[in-house]
Amino acid sequence: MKKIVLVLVLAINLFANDNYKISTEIEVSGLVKNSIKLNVKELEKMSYFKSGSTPVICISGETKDNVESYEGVLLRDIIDKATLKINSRKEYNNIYFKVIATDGYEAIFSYNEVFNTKLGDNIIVFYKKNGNYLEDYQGKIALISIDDIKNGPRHIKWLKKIVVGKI
Ligand SMILES: Nc1nc2c(c(=O)[nH]1)N[C@H]1C(S)=C(S)[C@@H](COP(=O)(O)O)O[C@H]1N2
Ligand SMILES: [Mo]
Repeated sequence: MKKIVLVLVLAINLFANDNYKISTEIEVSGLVKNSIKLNVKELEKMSYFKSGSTPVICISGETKDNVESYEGVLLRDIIDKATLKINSRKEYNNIYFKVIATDGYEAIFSYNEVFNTKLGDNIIVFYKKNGNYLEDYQGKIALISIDDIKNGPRHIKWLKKIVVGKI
């Protein structure tokens, strides 16, 4: 009997361990003049961006979701708030942003992608999806590059950090 209870408790624990931690704030650090931390309330005080509708497509080609809208702040505006620490114009070509989630999932964007292509117009750090604040299993803060052909991979749930680096 004791063994059965132990196995049950272990099984329940395994099931409950979703392999993520909710992200309640994001930190911008690295090559910036001001390292900043932003929670949902603070993001809501920044320039507001609402996307159009979009599918979320996995690298496999499978459509994982169909989203009506995301609401949040453009990645570009968040980086601007932290202000890049750049010594010469040439350096911009070498600047990248590493975005990191609480479960260790990560992706990179280049400076030019975010600030100097149309893609950047739709890279959003969001706290609302389909008009509702993100549930724990979705965030509370996440990021997506909506116009990626397969936009599942650079959809970062539980976004925790944005680190500015230079190659
Ligand atoms: N933090 C984190 N974000 C992640 C993943 C992950 O494992 N961890 N998986 C990605 C993959 S492979 C896909 S296809 C999409 C799926 O998004 P959805 O769960 O909103 O449908 O999330 C992406 N975001
Ligand atoms: Mo995926």
